[in-house]
Amino acid sequence: MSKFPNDFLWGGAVAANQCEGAYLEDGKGLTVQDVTRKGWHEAPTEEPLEDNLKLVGIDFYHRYKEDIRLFAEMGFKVFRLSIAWARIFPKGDEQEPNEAGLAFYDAVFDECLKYGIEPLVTLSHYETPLHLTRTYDGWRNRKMIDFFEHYVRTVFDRYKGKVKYWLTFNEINSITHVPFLSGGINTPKEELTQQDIYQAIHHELVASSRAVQACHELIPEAQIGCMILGVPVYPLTPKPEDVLQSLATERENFFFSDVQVRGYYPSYSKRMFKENKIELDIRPQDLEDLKHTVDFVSFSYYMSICESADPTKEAGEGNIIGGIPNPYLKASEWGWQIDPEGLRYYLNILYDRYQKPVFIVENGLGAVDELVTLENGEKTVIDDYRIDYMNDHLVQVEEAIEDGVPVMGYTSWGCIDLVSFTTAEIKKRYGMIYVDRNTDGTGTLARYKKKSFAWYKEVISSNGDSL
Ligand code: BGP
Repeated sequence: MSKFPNDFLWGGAVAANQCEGAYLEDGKGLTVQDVTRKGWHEAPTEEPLEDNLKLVGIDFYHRYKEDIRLFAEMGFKVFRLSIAWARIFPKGDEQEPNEAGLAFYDAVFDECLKYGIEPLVTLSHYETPLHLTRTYDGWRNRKMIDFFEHYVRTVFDRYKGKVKYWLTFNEINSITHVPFLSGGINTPKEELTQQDIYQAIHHELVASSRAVQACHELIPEAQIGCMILGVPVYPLTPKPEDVLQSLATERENFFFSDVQVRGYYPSYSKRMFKENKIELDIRPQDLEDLKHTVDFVSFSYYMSICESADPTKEAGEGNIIGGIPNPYLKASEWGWQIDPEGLRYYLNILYDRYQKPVFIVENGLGAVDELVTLENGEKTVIDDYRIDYMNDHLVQVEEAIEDGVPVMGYTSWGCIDLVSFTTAEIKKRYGMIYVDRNTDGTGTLARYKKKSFAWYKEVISSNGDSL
């Protein structure tokens, strides 16, 4: 018997910059993604270059009807997507919104609702308008708080009858690793001090709390959550020094959710700031704003990491936020260590810490897929590896529910193939729907159902019984 609650929100997730394409259509302004061609390791280009795959993405902008129909066929209850801020405010600092941009998301949300799919909307998913980056240095500038508030109030007001679930910043804790993409910060990473980064973080945290406040005011029936890059941190050995090192790394991530869920800076931040010579400019009103806390906690989950106090231990190459590889775990082709039990552990930790509902808004396996033609002429991908990965993780979600954790839902990352965030290629695929587009830019953009499509459909229709 399935342990998933009847109202469990099964679905999938995407982000505007990775799927929409149409990068200049209907008045959209440029974003930081339009000038990052080869993933987060390469410096941004001055102008968008033709071989930047995100400029076309998977053409969701023109094909959303077909894609949402396929999601409905799988039985999705929820679809997570982001609004590209630069479609609504092309430069980011205008007063008047771009009506064509607003109309596009109206049409997308209507299409979802037609099938009974609830939109779950990320307000900012690594898509800062480029003008704000170049002119204000992104979130380093306090003015960003007001620009963001104006943008979110505009979309809350417009979509209040359509969208009940919102997220503020995608993986807000990633700013320390990718300040350009995550914080819209133009200054090169090497030139930034901890002071600069944490001041930018403070601005984002205040902006997030203002969004929560605005959401509660304008759409009282809606729920709004924070979103962190979720990573369980294990000590590499039981040595007390390793345990303390893990605690320190864990806090670097929980710092963000601690503020967004509790409404104030955690006690450990005092020492962290002092030792890193960080003196934040915090205004009295900021402390009042921070008190507007989120309704639920959401996170992405791809891996766990180990920590050690021994500096000679090498950090893993592929893992998104470094960390030392765990000798007991296998990794994906990109070195992300696969740890289904870690998901159960993490769900428990989050609920113990916050006593708020939790939502897994990203999880999945990035893999190289091969499109094959079956005897009946149908094209598909036999992705048993993906089915195994998702099955193993969902079994652990069920365990966590049994442990007493209120899990709101699960949206598998990149439910339809899209441009990868870290590599900016279309080789690392996550979808249950294959998109015929390749890293060299070729392909018809046609959609094909992978084997996992039918598998996930069964999981959803049986409410997890088939796992
Ligand atoms: C998360 C991001 C997503 C997404 C995912 C997978 O960090 O929120 O945008 O892309 O990672 O990453 P990648 O595409 O690099 O495999």
